[in-house]
Amino acid sequence: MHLTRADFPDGFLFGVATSAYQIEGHGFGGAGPTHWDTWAATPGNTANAENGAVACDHYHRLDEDLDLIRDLGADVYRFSTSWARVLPEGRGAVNPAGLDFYDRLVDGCLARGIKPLLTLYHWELPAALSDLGGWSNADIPHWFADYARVVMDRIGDRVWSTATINELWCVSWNGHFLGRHAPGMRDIRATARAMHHVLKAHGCAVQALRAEGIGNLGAVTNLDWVMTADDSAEARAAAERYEAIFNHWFLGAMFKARYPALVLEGLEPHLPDGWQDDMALIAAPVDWLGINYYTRKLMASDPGPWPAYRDVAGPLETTSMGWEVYPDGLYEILKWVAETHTGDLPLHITENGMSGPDKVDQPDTARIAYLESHLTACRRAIADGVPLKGYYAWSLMDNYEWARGYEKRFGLVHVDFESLARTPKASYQALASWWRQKV
Ligand code: IFM
Repeated sequence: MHLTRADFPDGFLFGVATSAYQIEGHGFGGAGPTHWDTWAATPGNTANAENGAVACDHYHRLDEDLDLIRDLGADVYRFSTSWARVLPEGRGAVNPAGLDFYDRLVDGCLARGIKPLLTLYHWELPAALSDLGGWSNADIPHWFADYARVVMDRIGDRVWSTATINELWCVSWNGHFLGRHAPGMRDIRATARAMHHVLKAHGCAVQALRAEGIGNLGAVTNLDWVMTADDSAEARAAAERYEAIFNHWFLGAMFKARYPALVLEGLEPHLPDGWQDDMALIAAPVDWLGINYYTRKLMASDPGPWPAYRDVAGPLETTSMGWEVYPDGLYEILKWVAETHTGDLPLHITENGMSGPDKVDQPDTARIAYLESHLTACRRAIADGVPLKGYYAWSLMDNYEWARGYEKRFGLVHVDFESLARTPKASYQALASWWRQKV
């Protein structure tokens, strides 16, 4: 890899990201069931009916994994806490063993000179809250703020930074409109409510944590660079609708206190009464924005009902997820977000990486090229004035890729899901060769 730390501004942070359900293993240590356990247990929902019960068994291999992060030369480790591990019923009684685990994780990072970057919610909702309607229940913003307080009362004095909710689109649209993630619904009223409540939960948690004097709070969105599949006016309109749902809904709410008209066209009749009164809370200032970027989307119009778009396969090289490799989209997204929504607010790439058909004994050269081209896109954006402060690769190690199971390998470290042995890949070595050279 032809990059060095000197190619980035002083103090620029490099790191890796993971999430609780994708690596920890679940259903032991006092943790309660989650809606991902129930959804994965429903025949046909996940590849090979796989779930996160064992995953990478990170819960029992914490020190080995933190050593891997240290030896990579990472400055930051982005991890998430599992709501159901901390509060098995989602509310009420705390599971002390769960908080102890995260306490050890944070201390283990600090002892190794790694900054712990916490995400409070990365998709595994306690099943008890799912029974009550989950993200479509109007009380969930308050349940989430209470949970955030419980976590931060224990580790808030030592985490370097805290994000609220990972990828709000996935929590709301993917889980309630497309039905591709837990809870696997296809219901427009539940979608509209989840789209609003997930943002209100973000706002309530920011408000609750600020009241406790906690700083360095951020939000994490997944953004696609959206292009049209052809030059027609219909394709342009379809791309605008997709972009409004995927990008503008969340950024517009958090940074401009408004929802885009193109989405209200479909969702407004189903939003909870008085939603307008929540917009100031949702737009409460954050200290940074995290962007998860993987690919671009090529959109065409669709004859079907609203939102009447479809994405079209493009001509570029794809990863094993079928996602086109398009580093220019990362540059464009960074420029666009800073110019239109965030201005001088620090930005971080909180996820970026690729899945490949990796074998433990073969170098993952495609991943090295992917990472290098996307880091180069970051450099271009920085040179053009974008206040980008950090880049965290997805992911430390191969893990549970949700509905796609264990076949889709995103890791810098190979995991043998039989023996659970970890083997650093060539991409890990390529990053370590310059990340370890602290300037
Ligand atoms: O694995 C996921 C992660 O949980 C959220 N962002 C995208 C990744 C790759 O699909």
